[in-house]
Amino acid sequence: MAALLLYLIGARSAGKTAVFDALIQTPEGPHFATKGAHRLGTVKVPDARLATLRDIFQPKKYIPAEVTFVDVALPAGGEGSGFSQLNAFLGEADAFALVVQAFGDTDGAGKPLDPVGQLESVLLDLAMADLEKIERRIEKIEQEVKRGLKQSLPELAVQQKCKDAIDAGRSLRDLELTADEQKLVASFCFLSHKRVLAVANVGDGDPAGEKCEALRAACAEKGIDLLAFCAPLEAEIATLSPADQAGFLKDYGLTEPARDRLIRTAYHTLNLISFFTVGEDEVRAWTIRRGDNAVTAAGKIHTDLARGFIRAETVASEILIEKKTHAACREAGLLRLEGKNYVVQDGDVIEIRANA
Ligand SMILES: Nc1nc2c(ncn2[C@@H]2O[C@H](COP(=O)(O)OP(=O)(O)OP(=O)(O)O)[C@@H](O)[C@H]2O)c(=O)[nH]1
Ligand SMILES: [Mg+2]
Repeated sequence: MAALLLYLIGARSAGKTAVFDALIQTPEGPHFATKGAHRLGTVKVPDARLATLRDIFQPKKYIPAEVTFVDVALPAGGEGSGFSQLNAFLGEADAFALVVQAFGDTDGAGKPLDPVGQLESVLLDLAMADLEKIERRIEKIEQEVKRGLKQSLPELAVQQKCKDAIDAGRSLRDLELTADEQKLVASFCFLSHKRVLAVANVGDGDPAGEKCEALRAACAEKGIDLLAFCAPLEAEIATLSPADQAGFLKDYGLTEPARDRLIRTAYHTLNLISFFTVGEDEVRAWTIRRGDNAVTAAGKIHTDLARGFIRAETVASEILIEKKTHAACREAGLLRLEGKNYVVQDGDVIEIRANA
């Protein structure tokens, strides 16, 4: 299954690359690939429940979920972020992590530091990149209509609705579109429609980000999840052995590495949960949306399992971890047989019964 794609965007010199380094650094060194000037790093989603299930089942294969971070290289020169030039590339993102500079006194352009202003200007750049696309498209459809071609009229209405929202200073993220409306504009991969979380890159004098009050308030008002960490400090901590990391984090009043916090925040922002499959062959995590039912979950594993779905044998991982085997869970009456409409819960261990 493709990893969750989280693109790091932000103003110039906000610390995107420093944050990326903190996320992909390991005691064995950094792991990343490149795509043009951009850098891509894939990490495993930490999950203590899955690790315990591995210890119990001792499978041949252990497959945690994955997240790919992308360190976006902004086009050189020009005003603003240059997102229009990166439209196709950014369009592939599942979500954006918007890095905001919260260290030092001046920003990358030499102006007094203004984290809230920086956040807002990057969000505006996303919307402006969309607006360019929308206006071009509206013009094209209007020309078609003049020539008597009316097949794009339903799409025109949706494009206009999006344009009106942006013109009114609203985010496409907050625009209610029906499933049909969404389908009509899906191929445009609007950047300001994607979920966003914010990362305050704070100085090492404030590693927990206690001085980010204004940014915190602005994010809360916009419904954007925010986390704060000091990227260079976290990159240094990530080079240490796990045992040393714990002590170091504690010294700075932190409980978890930045990578783990960011991944958890991304799951929250995107409304994602994990369910697990276990056995001798593999212990594996699968990512679905909160609210997805058992058939959708089955379809993640294989389309055949969704098509021939009969039932999902389900037990919460906490219970399986306590009882150790499915047989013990069954004996205690804790292994449930769930039907198609069962809403899968975070941490469920599921075995799909399906017709071949
Ligand atoms: N003091 C301090 N400096 C930082 C921090 N994070 C980044 N920097 C410095 O700020 C500068 C810009 O950081 P980058 O990570 O390159 O920023 P960027 O957003 O990737 O920049 P571009 O890709 O050029 O747009 C570098 O000189 C970093 O060393 C931080 O938390 N504290
Ligand atoms: Mg960079």
